[in-house]
Amino acid sequence: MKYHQINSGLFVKNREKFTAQMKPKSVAVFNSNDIYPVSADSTLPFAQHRDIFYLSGVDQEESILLLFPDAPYEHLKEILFLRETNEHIAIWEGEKLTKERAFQVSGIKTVFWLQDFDKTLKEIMMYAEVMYINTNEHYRSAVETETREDRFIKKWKAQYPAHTVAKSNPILQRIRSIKETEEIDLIQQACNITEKGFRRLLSFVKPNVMEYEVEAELIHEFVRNRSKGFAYTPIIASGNNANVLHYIENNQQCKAGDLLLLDVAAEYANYSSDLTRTIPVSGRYSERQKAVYNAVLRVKNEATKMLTPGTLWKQYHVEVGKIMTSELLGLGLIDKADVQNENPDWPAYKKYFMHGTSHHMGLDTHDYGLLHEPMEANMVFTVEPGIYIPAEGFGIRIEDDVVIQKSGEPFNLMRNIPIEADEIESLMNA
Ligand SMILES: [Mn+2]
Repeated sequence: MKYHQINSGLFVKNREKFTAQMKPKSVAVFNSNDIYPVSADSTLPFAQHRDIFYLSGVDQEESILLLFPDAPYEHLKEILFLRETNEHIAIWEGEKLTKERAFQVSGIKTVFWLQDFDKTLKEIMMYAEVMYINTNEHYRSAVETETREDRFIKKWKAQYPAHTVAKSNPILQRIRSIKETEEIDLIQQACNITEKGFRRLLSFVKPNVMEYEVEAELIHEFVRNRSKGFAYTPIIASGNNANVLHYIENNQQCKAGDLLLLDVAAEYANYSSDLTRTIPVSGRYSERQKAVYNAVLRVKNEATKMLTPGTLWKQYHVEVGKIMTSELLGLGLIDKADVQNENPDWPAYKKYFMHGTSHHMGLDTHDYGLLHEPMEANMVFTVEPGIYIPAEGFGIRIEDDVVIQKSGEPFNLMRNIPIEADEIESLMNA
């Protein structure tokens, strides 16, 4: 791991929050992700499943976490199962968690090797009545792959058909959406690394630079600051590429006079950040570009103020839509007739702003959170309005990450990242 070790107290607290919501005599199991094959003996880099990481801090493949709070014996209440390591394995495969290290990382006292899993589970299932399975119920998930977790669930349910099944996901959605102070610090660190990358670009971007050269600058800055790299596939979109919302080719030349939309951010210790800035390739916005830019920025600032405890995500989007409508009227992009005749299911503003304004952010970039429940303090949201005008050859999005406070405006984790058009221009021309 490139990141500094996280205090195990965070994971102890996270497990307490999870087990507090489990039914009596129940057991929950969480699996690592697989290492995905490419072909021959090539593999993709390992990315840990966020749930087992959240509950244990274990950032290693083939790990299993088992929670059984009502166990008749203390040593069975929480157990980690890890790939066996020893000095010989360490020489071939590099450092893996020893039992002692696993305790330091997770705070879990009982650590077994993986080969003890089946017989330990068998003993536990004899005492338990309910099995919590961890299915992926994220509202944006679309998974074709059978994960290690999926395979385990199939096998577990087949082996123990007399047990009642319960869902881990709603518990995790709720507890993961409200961040501990330590987590907000980690997200802040990811944002700070993102800031370094963005500032580096302000002196790098010039007419004729390639989008992938911009990507290379960022990855260099991220990795040298202990990040594994991008928190999500970066969007580096000059000119009309910005109007392709998920443009990830990043292979075009940035032309003089064009805008460059950058939806790029670093991860740190598996925590995401999520930034968007739109900068002028030549170092100055045109008058029209600046007018649209400032309209997007006003929508962002007004939307941010609405992220307070009690706000409902759906209603919030309706309100943001009203603010955007008035800005688009001001820019002459839509007229009063468009608004009067609009389809309530697809209001007129959606022609220029067709995506959502905010999503939960945390261990996953589009993090867990039950969107039908009111917002609460210490939830982290993005705020990311945009205006996309293919006919004028540019698209603008501005995005920050903020923490909802008990009262007042949210705390902006990206408060130090240049956002005002004038500041961006002066830094690009320094
Ligand atoms: Mn986002």
